[in-house]
Amino acid sequence: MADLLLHSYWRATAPYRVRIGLCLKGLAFDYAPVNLLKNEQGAAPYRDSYNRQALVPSLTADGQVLTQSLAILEWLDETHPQPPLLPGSPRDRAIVRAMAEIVACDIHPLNNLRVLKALAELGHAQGGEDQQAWGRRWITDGFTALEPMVAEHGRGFAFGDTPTLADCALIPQIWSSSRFAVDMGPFPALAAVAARAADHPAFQAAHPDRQPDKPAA
Ligand SMILES: N[C@@H](CCC(=O)N[C@@H](CS)C(=O)NCC(=O)O)C(=O)O
Repeated sequence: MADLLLHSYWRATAPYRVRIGLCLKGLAFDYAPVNLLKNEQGAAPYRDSYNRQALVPSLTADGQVLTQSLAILEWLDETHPQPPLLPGSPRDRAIVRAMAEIVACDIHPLNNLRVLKALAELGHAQGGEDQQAWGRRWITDGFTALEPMVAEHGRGFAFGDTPTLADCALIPQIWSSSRFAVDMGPFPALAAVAARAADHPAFQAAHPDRQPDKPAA
């Protein structure tokens, strides 16, 4: 089995996706915290050695550094096929990837820390009502598209009755939505998936509250 090292931050959703994948595969990994609040992602040695974009996560597997959470998850699935994170048919894989990409490409980048910092530079205070409304807007847009997809294809999880790449992306995004006071009322299918995942040991182990760098209350 590969020697795995995950660079992560406890409440960052992109590494949370990878933690879910690792836990679903039953893979042990070492955890290297990168404190985003101290900008450790933007400083040496992390940026130079692990992620030239100055973002978490990175996964080092037998000395090879991988970045981009969805690419890492697909690599995991190819190198450790059981249990699969993608369904069997090309059509179904395209649907699952589309669900994951709604989160990873069209929701999360707009709410990422560096974007919120850039908004603050333009006068919209970090954590203020403008930023809250901004986050809510894009999360709500994405969830509005995801809700009918999950209602159609989900049977407990986002696609079918076992966790897929879509759940690896969706569950962290639902978790972080509370920071933007997103109303989950219009999204019963998404909320049902979150409730189902909350009972699953892999999702429990990957949860931010269980990470070693979560500050003591
Ligand atoms: N597309 C990237 C996104 C990575 C990303 O944006 N990570 C966030 C945490 S969730 C980060 O490191 N933010 C630090 C910053 O914005 O300075 C991936 O999926 O890995």
